[in-house]
Amino acid sequence: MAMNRRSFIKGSSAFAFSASIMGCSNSSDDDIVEEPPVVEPPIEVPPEESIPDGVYHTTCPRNCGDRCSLMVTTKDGVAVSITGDTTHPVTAGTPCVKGHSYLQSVYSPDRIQQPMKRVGPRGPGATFEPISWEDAYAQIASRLNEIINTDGGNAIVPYSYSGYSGISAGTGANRFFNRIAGRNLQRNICASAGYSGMSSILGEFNGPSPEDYANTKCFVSWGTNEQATNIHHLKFINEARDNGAKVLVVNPARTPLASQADIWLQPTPGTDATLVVGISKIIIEENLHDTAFIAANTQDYDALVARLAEFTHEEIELETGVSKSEYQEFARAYAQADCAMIRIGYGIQRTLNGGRMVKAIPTIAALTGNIGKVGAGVVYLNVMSGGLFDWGYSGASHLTPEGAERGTVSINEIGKFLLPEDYQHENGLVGPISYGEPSDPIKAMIVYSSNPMAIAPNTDLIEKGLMRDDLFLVGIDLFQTDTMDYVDYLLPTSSYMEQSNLIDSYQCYYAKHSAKAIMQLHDSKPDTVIFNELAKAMGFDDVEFDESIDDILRNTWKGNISYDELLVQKWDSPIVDYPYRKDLVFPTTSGKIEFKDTSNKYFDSEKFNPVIDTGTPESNEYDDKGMTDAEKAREFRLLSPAHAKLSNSQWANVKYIAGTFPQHTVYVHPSDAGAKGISDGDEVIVTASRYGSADVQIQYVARVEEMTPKGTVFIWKNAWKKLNENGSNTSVNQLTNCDLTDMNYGSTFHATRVDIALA
Ligand SMILES: Nc1nc2c(c(=O)[nH]1)N[C@H]1C(S)=C(S)[C@@H](COP(=O)(O)OP(=O)(O)OC[C@H]3O[C@@H](n4cnc5c(=O)[nH]c(N)nc54)[C@H](O)[C@@H]3O)O[C@H]1N2
Ligand SMILES: Nc1nc2c(c(=O)[nH]1)N[C@H]1C(S)=C(S)[C@@H](COP(=O)(O)OP(=O)(O)OC[C@H]3O[C@@H](n4cnc5c(=O)[nH]c(N)nc54)[C@H](O)[C@@H]3O)O[C@H]1N2
Ligand code: SF4
Ligand SMILES: [Mo]
Repeated sequence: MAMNRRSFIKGSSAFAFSASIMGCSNSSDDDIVEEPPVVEPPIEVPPEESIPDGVYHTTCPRNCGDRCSLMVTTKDGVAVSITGDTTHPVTAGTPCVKGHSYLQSVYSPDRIQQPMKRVGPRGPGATFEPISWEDAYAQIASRLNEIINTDGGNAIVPYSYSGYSGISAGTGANRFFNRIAGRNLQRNICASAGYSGMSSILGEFNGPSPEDYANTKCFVSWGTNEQATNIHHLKFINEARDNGAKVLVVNPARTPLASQADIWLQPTPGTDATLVVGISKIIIEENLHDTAFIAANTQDYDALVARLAEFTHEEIELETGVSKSEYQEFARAYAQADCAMIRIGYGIQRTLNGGRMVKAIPTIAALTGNIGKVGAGVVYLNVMSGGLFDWGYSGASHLTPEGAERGTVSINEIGKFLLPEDYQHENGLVGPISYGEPSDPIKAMIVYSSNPMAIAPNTDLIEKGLMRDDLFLVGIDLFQTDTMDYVDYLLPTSSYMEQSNLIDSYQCYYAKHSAKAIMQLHDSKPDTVIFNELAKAMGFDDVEFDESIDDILRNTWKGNISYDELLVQKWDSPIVDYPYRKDLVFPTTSGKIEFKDTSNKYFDSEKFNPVIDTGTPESNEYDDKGMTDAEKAREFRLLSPAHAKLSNSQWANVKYIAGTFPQHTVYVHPSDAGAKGISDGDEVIVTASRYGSADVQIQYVARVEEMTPKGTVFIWKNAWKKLNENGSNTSVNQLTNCDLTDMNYGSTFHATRVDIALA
């Protein structure tokens, strides 16, 4: 491709900045000139459509509750720098490493540059040839219409999650699937068991904002890893610490915060509910509880006391691997603080008893009155900022034809739904499944904003489904990910900087505007535009498919300020009483904190103990969704949580990020390594069990380190298979299973059991 001078300058300036932000300060101008241009082919920006150079307020749309305000500076129509907005209280001038390296992602030479049609076999190494948008739409529309005519819209399923968030991300797709009456996708891969667990005791899962952490005298990080997943929270935690707060961590893995904590409890994964029993017993035994608060604001305290009496400290120590003296010290620090704040993460609940563990934790806040006051509370996730958007308007569910029957599939079980004959029960149901509905065959799937071959549980099963000859697959992404190798049509989407958006945060109390800072690169289009145009190619003439992204945003906004004011102010906040729940009226049936839940809203109280259920992943046989005997027989638990340099599978392919951390490494405790004859750097085989089929084995490099307790191994989540340095085309989710949590059909990545041996 010939390069004109203008594109060369654009490319080199973008690269020059990227090099400097990553600390490559020894790069001379000569080095930069030798680099291939970052933007290729050159972008021809028609002057009338160009965006004036300037500094634009954008909002990071990745799956991250920090939801940074990022200032993008453009020159000659090219984004040349990105910095955190100094005026935003949470961002405070600094994005994370991913935010810093956005330009490498946006201007990556690996971006899909035009629509493509697959010409060879599906799977790794698939080849594609360019096709025009017009032809791609016509061919996709014709095939989808054929399927709708023979099998109905219910045979077509969206597969999407959190690649891109906000109103401009999902509106086009939601309207499209409503219009064709497609199968519903229950998107419960991330945090759903915790919603139910929290709601079971508190009636809700919302809580104080991260900014309130700064006011606490005792911060508890329970089953989360702020250094990786909420780096901006550390600022508020450190502020509290500077003012004398203690920091307590409960995590089987040694997170950076655990290493710096005043007290770090390291339970065996899946035993946190038992640990809560231990801490609660100490609080009551040592008279550290707040009797007035309990009497006024809780229900069924007697049932709690009776339940706690069923356990001895010896049993608790044995089950959790935490000594009584350790959790005693924790109980005292927590209960004696003037105010204490618990942040519960999402990692903890991705296991078969995840909902029950989360349900147990707020017990200690209720016992000590650490709720409803400054610097106190229990927070899991905050959805209040989403209340500033009119989701009904954006989704336009009225587009669904009357009487259309739409089933539901769980995102966690998509492999089973793609292969119904392999998972057919005698009664005609596919299973084990989430919703107990008969499964009409899935004939087509459109994958966007997700990379299931890297991020979903049991990817080998999904791959088997994707290889089905009769399955029509369309993919929309910026990059040719592991998943995109399977699609029939591959459509290039635009990056977040190339479109405007409205985004809420699931932790902070801010809903933000994100400006379009640069023109669309290559021949890409934002998802909403793609779905609107595809709808028209299908023959739908509804006005909703004519609405531009900017109009959609304007019409969806229902904040406290006007949309025009928002464009100036950049963000708005929901009105939330402070301190959170200061009225001490809880959205439970009784209006109080309910130690015992028999509402049967969140779980089956016949199966689980309605006070605190201490079942572990191993002991859970709820609805046949528990571990198989083969799994239980495996020696090690496997955790696979988030790494600071990736956002799920994103950034795995970004220059300066790829290859700079141990993506394909398994961490093994020194005593386990000793017993297995494994030394640091050895090649090892990790083996997991599959339902009804052969075991799965993956080769990793061992790192012998005290990252986890003995008996638990650890692999960072969501590297790409095709980027595995050892060329084996493997990744961690080949080992995980697609069983569901005890509550609300969640994913159970951390219930995985494995064996490990020298290769
Ligand atoms: N850098 C980065 N940031 C991210 C993401 C990313 O991939 N990378 N992903 C985003 C997404 S989608 C989400 S949902 C959030 C996740 O945010 P977090 O919940 O903070 O993250 P995870 O890393 O999934 O898990 C957190 C912790 O749970 C611990 N854990 C696992 N099992 C147990 C247990 O039984 N008990 C206890 N006490 N702890 C346990 C793990 O050791 C891990 O340290 O982060 C978001 N932010
Ligand atoms: N082993 C293990 N696996 C896990 C987890 C775990 O703890 N352990 N955590 C799970 C959790 S919590 C989550 S939330 C999921 C996340 O799973 P996903 O939401 O699938 O994660 P991402 O990697 O962010 O994927 C998104 C894809 O969207 C693409 N994308 C980005 N922007 C756009 C856009 O504008 N349009 C389109 N069409 N595509 C875009 C990206 O290039 C990327 O390929 O992963 C889960 N996977
Ligand atoms: S991934 Fe999170 S911390 Fe990083 S820039 Fe985006 S919102 Fe900020
Ligand atoms: Mo997530």
